[in-house]
Amino acid sequence: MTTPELSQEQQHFDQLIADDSRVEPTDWMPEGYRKTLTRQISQHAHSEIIGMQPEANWITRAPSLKRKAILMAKVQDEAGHGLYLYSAAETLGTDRDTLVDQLLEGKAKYSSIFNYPARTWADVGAIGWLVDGAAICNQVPLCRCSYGPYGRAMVRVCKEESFHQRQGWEILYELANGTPAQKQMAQEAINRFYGPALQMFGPPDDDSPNSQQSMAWNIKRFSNDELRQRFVDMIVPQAEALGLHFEDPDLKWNEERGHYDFGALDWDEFFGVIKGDGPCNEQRAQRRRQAFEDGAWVREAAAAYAEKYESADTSLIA
Ligand code: FAQ
Repeated sequence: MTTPELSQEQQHFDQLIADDSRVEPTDWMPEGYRKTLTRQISQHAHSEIIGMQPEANWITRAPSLKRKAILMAKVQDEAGHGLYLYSAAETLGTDRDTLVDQLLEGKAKYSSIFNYPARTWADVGAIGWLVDGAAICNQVPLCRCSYGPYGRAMVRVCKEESFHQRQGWEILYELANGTPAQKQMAQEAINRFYGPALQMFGPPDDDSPNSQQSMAWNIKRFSNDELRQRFVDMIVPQAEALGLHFEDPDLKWNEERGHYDFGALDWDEFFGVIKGDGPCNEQRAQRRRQAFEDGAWVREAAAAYAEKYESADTSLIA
């Protein structure tokens, strides 16, 4: 049997990947590559948008004006990340309206973590430290993603996420060094967020149908389990510096591996959450649909303005 000849376009694409170079929107790309990226980037965009909700819920209750201003800026950054990511996804040929519709109709996935509630002010700290921390761990390698617009968007996103992570850590640091009740509140928050934050990296490698191909295409640079391990190794000493701990009896340093061992995560819970059965899935979807409807007048005004501007004699406007 002879191997079918590869088209010139396919050879060019394969060479870009082999050279660890970048694929740009105008380059030919296999349909599977386009589909995988559209899926991952749009899910990522939806996560940023839905991810505004747990913390936005605390803006009116932040304990000081300074905390309120910082939290507002952080939540606004997440909206910005969603917008860069929708733009990056659009360069692959699916327009933003279609992607947003998929989210509003409940057909698109977004990160499991945002289906958990933020119950206390300490949860806002835990989200910043652990959720943004996990996001950074996952996204720093994505800065080297083979698809140019996604990789470049990630550079700015990661810079902003590292500010978010520090503000979360600092909230917890204050609480952990406050009254015994405040310290307990911080401990309870990280008890709630530890498992779900580790699950943000996706299912274990054996149950991750997309990883192998995404790594072959230099979209993902490390597997889900590799990044999860890197995250655990990073947060254990940080928790010690806070004077807090993770309630995982199997969490211990393994001298031989040079990594922390940690206990099994509840994957039934994870798959339940991504199927729609998490504590807040319904609430998150409902809130997003409401916000979209509330924003209709802004979209209409922007469209009317654009139409007026296009038909106007622009030399008079300048
Ligand atoms: N939640 O084969 P894999 C943030 C799905 S942004 C829900 O391993 P893949 C910022 C997966 O889509 C957080 N679904 O998939 C922030 C696939 O489903 P499909 C978001 C998940 O793509 C902070 C199926 O399971 N970050 O936090 C999850 O190779 C604070 C099989 O999985 C990104 O999106 C999950 N956790 O690897 C905002 C980063 N994990 O489509 C506000 C970019 C997996 O086949 C506040 N994405 N699934 O039906 C990625 O790196 C990858 O897409 C993974 C999943 C690693 C998430």
